[in-house]
Amino acid sequence: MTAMADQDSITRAADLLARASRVVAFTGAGVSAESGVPTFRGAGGLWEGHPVEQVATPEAFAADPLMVWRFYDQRRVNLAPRRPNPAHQVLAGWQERFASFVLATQNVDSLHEDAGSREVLHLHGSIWRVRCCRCQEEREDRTAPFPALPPRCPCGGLLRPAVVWFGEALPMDVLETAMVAAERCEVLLVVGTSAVVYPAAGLVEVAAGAGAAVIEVNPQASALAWLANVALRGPAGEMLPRLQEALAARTS
Ligand code: BV8
Ligand code: ZN
Repeated sequence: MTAMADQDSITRAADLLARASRVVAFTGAGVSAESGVPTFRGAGGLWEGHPVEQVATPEAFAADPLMVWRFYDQRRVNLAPRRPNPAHQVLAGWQERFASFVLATQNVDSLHEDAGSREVLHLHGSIWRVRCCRCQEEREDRTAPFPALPPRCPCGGLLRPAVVWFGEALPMDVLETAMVAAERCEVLLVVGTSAVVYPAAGLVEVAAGAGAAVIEVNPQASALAWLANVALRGPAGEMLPRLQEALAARTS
């Protein structure tokens, strides 16, 4: 992508946002990449030689809770020092700029909240929350690393990460809120996702189907790039600040 071409895309994206009052941002692992968090499919998507799609499942946890907890404990240790990057910061700033701004993420990290985003819709749960398999109590727990794996609840039950595994239903209230916002928005930003995981990726189809303009921010074309009106083909940590700059120039 030449510099001119992507300045033209930035201008077109800014025009769309300048006219919008209802905006949805839908993010994936790519928005955290510049914070040093490996993406799923970028890192070869393997854990101890197993594809992530086979580790992040209830079956894997039932068969080998220790192996699955080694995967999550390692990710929590890696995540603990990570800080939001400019992409998270621009998105956090936009919740004040638009009459309605809804942020739905597939990510289980807390970098959007750390950047100041509020009411983040976590479609796939949070790696910083644990749930007891026996008493179902769920709470925030930032211990990294855990002194012993697998961690146990005070009731003696086995704790699991409060994330949505493959084959598990998403939290219906969160998904419903995100789908209603996608249906109503004028612009949907799709940031840093390969858009292959459903039902989350369905947000893009719902928004486009309801007539929203779709702006994709991703160095690569996602599986739903064909639905994008504008594509900002670069890292979100660079593209979103440039988009914010172009937007601010229109309303100053
Ligand atoms: C469900 C939490 C039904 C865990 C995740 C067979 C059996 C069962 C289900 C299925 C099946 N076949 C298909 C399905 C459906 C399945 C699915 O979609 N599978 C895919 C793989 C085909 N979905 C499910 O299982 C869902 N549940 O269907 O349940 C049901 C219904 C009712 C009742 C019971 C059951 C649950 C899916 C949720 C899985 N959990 N995460 C954890 O994190 O450990 S998904 C996981 O993938 C992460 O959340 C991740 O976010 C998500 C998507 O990945 P991406 O975020 O897009 O990351 P990726 O690496 O792929 O891409 C990164 C992108 O960033 C790239 O495009 C790259 O170019 C870009 N990028 C890189 N650098 C940058 C950048 N962009 C911008 N800037 C940069 N600097
Ligand atoms: Zn318990």
